[in-house]
Amino acid sequence: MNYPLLTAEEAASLIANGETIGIGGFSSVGTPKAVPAALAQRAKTLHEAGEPFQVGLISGGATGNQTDSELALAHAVSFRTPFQSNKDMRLAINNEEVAYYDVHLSQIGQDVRYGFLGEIQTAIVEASEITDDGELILSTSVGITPTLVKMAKRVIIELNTAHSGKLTGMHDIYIPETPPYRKEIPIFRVNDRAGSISVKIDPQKVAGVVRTNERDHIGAFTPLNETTVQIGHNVANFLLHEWKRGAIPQEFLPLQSGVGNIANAVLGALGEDKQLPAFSMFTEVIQNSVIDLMLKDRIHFVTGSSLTLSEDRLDMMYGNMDVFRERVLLRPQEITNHPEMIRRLGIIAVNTALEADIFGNINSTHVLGRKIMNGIGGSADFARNAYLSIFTTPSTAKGGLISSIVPQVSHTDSTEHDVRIIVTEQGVADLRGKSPRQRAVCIIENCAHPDYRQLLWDYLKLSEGKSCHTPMSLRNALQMHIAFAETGDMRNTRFLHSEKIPSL
Ligand code: 0RQ
Repeated sequence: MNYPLLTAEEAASLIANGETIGIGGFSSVGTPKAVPAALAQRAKTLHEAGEPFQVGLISGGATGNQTDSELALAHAVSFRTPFQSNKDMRLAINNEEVAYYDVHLSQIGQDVRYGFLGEIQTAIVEASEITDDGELILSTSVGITPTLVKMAKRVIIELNTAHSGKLTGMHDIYIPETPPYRKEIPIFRVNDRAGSISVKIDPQKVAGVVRTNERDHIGAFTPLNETTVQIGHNVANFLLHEWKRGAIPQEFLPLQSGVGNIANAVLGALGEDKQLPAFSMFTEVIQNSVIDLMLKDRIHFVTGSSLTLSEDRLDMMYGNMDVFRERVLLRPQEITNHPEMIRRLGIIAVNTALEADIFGNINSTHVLGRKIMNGIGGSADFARNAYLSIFTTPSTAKGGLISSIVPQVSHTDSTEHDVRIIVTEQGVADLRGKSPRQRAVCIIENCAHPDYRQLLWDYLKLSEGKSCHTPMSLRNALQMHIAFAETGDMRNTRFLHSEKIPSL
């Protein structure tokens, strides 16, 4: 190999205070491990010596613990974008120690290429293979790694031998041209290939290669419970009904499924329901349940930006490459989440909300409007452009102290204009073709928990007889949140007299 071999510490020492760093990988996998950990250590040592050291971090999505946890704990991050799902980084953001730019995942790659986020001095990326003439075979994800490699001034490569040879041929690397020269993306079926199996890199930019041999570590899923199983059944029954009445074509449509425990449970239920035909997936994150369903022939083909799999599922995949090699494609998130693709292919998108309001607006990111959970991720890329956009949520959170159905969301990620269906364990609200008041009735009747239905009816009554298109009360819209903040239980909500509506 013609590239300098470095230790992680030597590679980390190349990075200067104040740099913007691009971190390869996506959804906690295929991301560099040794160099970010060494960088965190370097930051701690410098801080102990009284020297400043902080960097800005741009990634595709969530990274591993070595980046989002260790660097946050070392107080080494000044800026973070576009997504995280790590408790230490979350805390640093919510303490306003880290400035967080939460942005649609389909856009971050092109934002970097357009220069919107300034210059990237160093990219640290993981690859499973590298050739002397500058071809990188990535590992378990793609994310925005091809863009980072193209745009960064210098690139540090972690060559992870834990995957060597296994993933070659499974990537489809394509970067759209910059407007006004952009052409259509040549993907017309889920399994069409648009690009190459490797990422090209200018060998001159490779500052060094750090050898690693380490699998990804992803958090454990919460086991299924009655609520998540019921949400899954409700989604499956709804799709079955739509398919039988011809609102979904006979051959079915590709599915996107969001991240988290609920998304994993929903996908499991969809796959297990034998009345539904087997389907393909055009999604962002390939989670455990996809592997199980492919082995059962319930999913024909999947394309996503990461294999976010537990060790046993990755072993299962590597042990059955005859099943998986021709049926899995990893692409840049710019392609998996591209509005053009989602609209053209007719994706059925299923994402998770923290809370939904009675008009259909969705909050996926902020607890009580203030504290970030993860980020918008790809949820709105899909919701806005989907054939059918579904949001799921348990009807209550925190043991029933919080209603996930509220008069008004405390933060908006996907708007009522993009949300077609809301599903809780209570039932399904089909919002298509309905006015705001009709949507409110439908959501309260079908999705709200019985403990909160009367409160929500009471809220709706506040605007009875007052001329309005959307029956909201300025004075009471966030009363349920206020009741939780002040008493610890939304059931203690007392609505105030609604304000007068002036004729304007
Ligand atoms: O908190 O862990 O402290 O108990 O939120 O909730 O029910 O475990 O749900 O793991 O499916 O995550 C929206 C965060 C759901 C995720 C979100 C509390 C609840 C718990 C997690 P605890 P659950 P999940 C494309 C799709 C945005 C990105 C996205 C997400 C914790 O799905 O990040 O969709 N989505 N990407 O107790 C206060 C409420 C609450 C609440 C739940 N109303 N108020 N707390 N919680 N509801 C793919 C990608 O972008 C990668």
